[in-house]
Amino acid sequence: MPSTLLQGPIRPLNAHGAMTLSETTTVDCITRSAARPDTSQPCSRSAHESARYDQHFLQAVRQGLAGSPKRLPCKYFYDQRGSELFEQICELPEYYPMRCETQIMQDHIGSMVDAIERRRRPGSSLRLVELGSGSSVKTRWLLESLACPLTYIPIDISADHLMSVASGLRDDFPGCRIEPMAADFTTPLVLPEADDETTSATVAYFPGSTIGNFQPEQAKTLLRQIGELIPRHNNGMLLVGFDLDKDRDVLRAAYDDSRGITARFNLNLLRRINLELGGDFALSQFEHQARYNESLHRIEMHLVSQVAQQVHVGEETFSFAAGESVHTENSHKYSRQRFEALAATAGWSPRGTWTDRQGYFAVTLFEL
Ligand code: AVI
Repeated sequence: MPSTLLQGPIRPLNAHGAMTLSETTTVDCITRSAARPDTSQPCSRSAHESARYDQHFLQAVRQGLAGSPKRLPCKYFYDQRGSELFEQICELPEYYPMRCETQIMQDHIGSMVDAIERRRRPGSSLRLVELGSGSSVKTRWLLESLACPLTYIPIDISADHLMSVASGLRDDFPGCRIEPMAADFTTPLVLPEADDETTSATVAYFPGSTIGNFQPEQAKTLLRQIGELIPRHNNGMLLVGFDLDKDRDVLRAAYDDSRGITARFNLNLLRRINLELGGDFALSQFEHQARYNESLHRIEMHLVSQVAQQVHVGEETFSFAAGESVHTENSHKYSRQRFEALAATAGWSPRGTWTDRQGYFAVTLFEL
């Protein structure tokens, strides 16, 4: 088990799970975390400031706004309000990923489970490990269909939510062992041992297209790290959801919806800086933009300053030119071939792919 790779502080909040990035890499995005005051850090400026502010959040904001182009890490979208807005996004007619992935699970659970069961020794146990499990919503189809003996290991940093979800699952799936792990799954972890450790199989489950919020290089590192989570003598599999590249208008609408929910979600990051880091962003002076970057196959979310202005965060001042953007999120879109090539560099070989009826989203089973 490596001791480095994707490490970092994360404090995810709710139903959607979370993951983190390396503090030593430059990639800026992660999902669903909520910063709380972190008083364990040494004082860099004043005892007062250290006690009040989450130092990781503060440092990320300072660095991101001082750079050119300006950036803010998307992992900070997910405070309570941001998580609620994300849930609303998932219900929007324009935002297809959640609906499409759900449809895939409903339509193809039989063949997905067959593909997994074929790779399992008869009678041996199977561990299903969900990375950033949140409310384990899509996992229920798998738990209903996979054969026993089955152990489900939901991994999420939000311990309280994890425990309450686990207790509901124990009631609903009495034949299944539920072993929640409150942890940041991007840091080195050791899975609980299976009773038949040498013959059992392990499936890592990573739904939701969260992989797309990482730069391809980081996604590769994460995929490699997921492989290292699985003991060498196990049959290792990965079931992962990713968003397929598609018509740019469909993509733009998904990230710039007509009700303006995604705009509020994006702007909530500035609101959060105001609330938690003593910022004075005037939200009305920034506009949400979703840009499709064709050469990098990604939707970029930006907050564009409408005027030349100065903004304060704590004791620091940041200048914005009129039209200057803060880049807040990347959401990478893949073809099957590009995603399989990426996974191959991390040692994973594709064994089956399922898509929704429109061909917008894919779930692929990989094997080590
Ligand atoms: C969490 N993640 C997969 C979402 C996405 O589609 O990239 C986050 C999101 N950003 C704007 N809308 C949704």
